[in-house]
Amino acid sequence: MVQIEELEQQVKALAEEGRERLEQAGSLEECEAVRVALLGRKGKITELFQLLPQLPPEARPEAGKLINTLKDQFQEALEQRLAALKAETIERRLQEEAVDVTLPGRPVALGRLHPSTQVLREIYRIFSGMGFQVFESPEIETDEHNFQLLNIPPDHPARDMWSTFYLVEPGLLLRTHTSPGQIHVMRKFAPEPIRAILPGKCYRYEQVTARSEMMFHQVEGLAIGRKITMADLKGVLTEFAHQMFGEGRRFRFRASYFPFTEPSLEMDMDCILCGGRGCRVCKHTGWVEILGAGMVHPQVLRNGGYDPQEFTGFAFGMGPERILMLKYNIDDIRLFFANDLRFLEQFSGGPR
Ligand code: FA5
Repeated sequence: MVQIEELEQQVKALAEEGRERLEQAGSLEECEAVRVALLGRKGKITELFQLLPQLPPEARPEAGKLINTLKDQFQEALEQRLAALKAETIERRLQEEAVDVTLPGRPVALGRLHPSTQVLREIYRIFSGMGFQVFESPEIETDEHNFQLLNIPPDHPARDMWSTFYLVEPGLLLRTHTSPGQIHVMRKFAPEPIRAILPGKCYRYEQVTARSEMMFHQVEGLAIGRKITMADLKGVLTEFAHQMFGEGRRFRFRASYFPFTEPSLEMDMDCILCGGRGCRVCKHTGWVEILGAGMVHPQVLRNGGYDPQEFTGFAFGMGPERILMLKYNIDDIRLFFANDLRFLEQFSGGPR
């Protein structure tokens, strides 16, 4: 038999224990642990109810009341503690995550023009000063424009120099050079005189090396008129090179071959690295090639709609990335399209 006095003692002790443990509970999880210890299936308050049958029958209603009051009071205390803890958490987060509106803002990083775009714009500036207009022509070309109308029939060995990517649709390809643009411009303006440059991307299916990419830019130049000679070509290119590289450099013209120009030439500049004494970059010649050029072949003039008895013209094609490499002593062309900001950000001088 358990006596009511004994039960009262236990109720008192548990009331004290519950209060103390709730006060010490510092988190929602700790409160839950206290709840389980007292009110869980095997909790201390729950177990008190099991004592009831051991009390004298007349004491049981009184005892039941005592335990129920204990339970209610504990539950109320628990709820209060939980509410206090939640309020504390919100208060702490508000303080910790407060935004200091007086702090200075973070600077927004501004993008810049890609070095290829910068040099292209420099090229446009120089040639527009000499009366050349800028035209665009398609990157996807027909075999006819890229090759045949430029005197490169299907079995011509020069095709080996310009292997490219072909589209699924027969007869279409990614242009290997900007020269097909010559035909487009001539057909648009014939029989008027022309002074135009044609910039854009070109593609070649070839081994990617430090000097050669699969995708690169070219700028084509074309001038057609009644008395245009090789002297005009040399004059225009020399003026361009002086403006692009500075007056101090030396240039030379060397005979070359392109199926669409006759005669053809290549222009070299003294090697910027060794000053012309000879080094690995210039293959110990002291010179580096900067572009290909020549007098427009009579057949190409005819293909463009001009009478070669009446008209002559010159054309040239240069690679802006190669020009940048020479100007800034960059030893690997792949850097231009690898998208490494450490490289690209060095060209900060240009417009944003
Ligand atoms: C041509 O593409 C001729 N169409 C140029 C031309 C135009 C000649 C008009 C006569 C009249 P070539 O294959 O040499 O020629 O290329 C010209 C320039 O493009 C090169 O001097 C070089 O600067 C650039 N270039 C060519 N291949 C690559 C490549 N794989 N990667 C980067 N630049 C290249």
